[in-house]
Amino acid sequence: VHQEPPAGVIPNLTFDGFLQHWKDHGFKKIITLVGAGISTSAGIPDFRTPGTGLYDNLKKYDLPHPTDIFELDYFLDNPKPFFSLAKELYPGHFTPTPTHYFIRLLNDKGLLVRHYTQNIDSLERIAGIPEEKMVEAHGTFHTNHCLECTTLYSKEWMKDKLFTDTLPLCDHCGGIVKPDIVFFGENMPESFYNMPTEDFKDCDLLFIMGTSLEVYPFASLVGYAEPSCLRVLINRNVVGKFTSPVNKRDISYVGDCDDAVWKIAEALGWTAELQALIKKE
Ligand code: CNA
Repeated sequence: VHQEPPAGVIPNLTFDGFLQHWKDHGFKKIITLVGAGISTSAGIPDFRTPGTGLYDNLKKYDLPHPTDIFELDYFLDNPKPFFSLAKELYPGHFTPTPTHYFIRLLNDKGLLVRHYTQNIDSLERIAGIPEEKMVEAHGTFHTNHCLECTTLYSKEWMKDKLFTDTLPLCDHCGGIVKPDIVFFGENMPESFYNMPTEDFKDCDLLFIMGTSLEVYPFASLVGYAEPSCLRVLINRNVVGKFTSPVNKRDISYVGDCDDAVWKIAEALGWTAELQALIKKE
C-alpha cells in the first residue's frame, strides 16, 4: 500500500517558508550549534576552508599531519606549534560578528535554551551570551592546568607566557601548562554530556551555523532534535545529513551566517535591535 510521507513540520521547507512560519507562529525554544564559520568574518580563519583554513596554513609548523597540532602526544613532544597558534587565535584581538550578537538577541528575548559551540575564540562571551547558557564543547582559554600536577593557572598568567614567547611551565613542578582546550582524545566538559537530553526536549528550532559537522561527538548533537524540531543549517556549503530526499524538517541556507541573520532580523522586525546591540558593545 502506498503511503504518503507525513507532511513537513512547516508547510514550506525553504528559508523563505521558515521566515514566514516564524513571523506567523513564532518559535519558543531555540538551540544553536555553531563552529568556526560564525567567526570567520571577525578575521579568525576556520579549519577546513581550502586556502584560508588553518589546516592549509600550518605548513610553517612542519607537522606530520595538520591535526597533530591538537594531538596530546604530539603536544607533549613538541608544544611550540600549538602555542604559536594559540597566540594567533588568542581572545582579545577580535570583535564578535553580527551572528554572535544575533544569538545574544535570541537570549535577550528569552528564546535561547542553549548555545553549543565548538569555538575556542571566546567571542560569544564577549558578545554577552551568559556563561550558563553555553556549552563550550571544545573548552576555552579562560583556564589552564599543569598536565603533571594539575595546578590551575589564570588566563592572565598564560597570556603573559604566550606573548613573551616563554614556554608555560608549572611554577611548582616544571610540567607543561596547557590551556583547557579539548584536544583529540580528551574528554569534553561534563555539560556536553549532561545537558543535551533535557535541552532538546520541546526544542522547536535548531540552528546549525558555520560548521562542517565533521568533528565528533559534537556533530552528533544534531540527532538529539525531536522529529517535530525544525533544523536550519546556515553554512557556505551543505554538510551533514541535510540532503535527505524524504526531508520533513530540514532547511539549508547556503551562504554566509551574517547575511542569513540580517535576513532573519529583517523578516522579524529586529534589525534596529540587532544594530543597537552591535553598536553598544
Ligand atoms: P570547520 O571544519 O573549519 O568548518 C567551518 C565551516 O564553516 C565550513 O563548512 C565552512 O564552509 C563554513 N564557513 C566558513 N565561513 C563561513 C561563513 N562566514 N558563513 C557560513 N559558513 C561559513 O570548523 P568546525 O567548527 O566545524 O570544526 C570544528 C573545530 C574547528 C573545532 O574543534 C574548533 O575548535 C575549531 N576551530 C575554532 C575556531 C574558532 O574558535 N573561531 C577557529 C578555527 C578552528
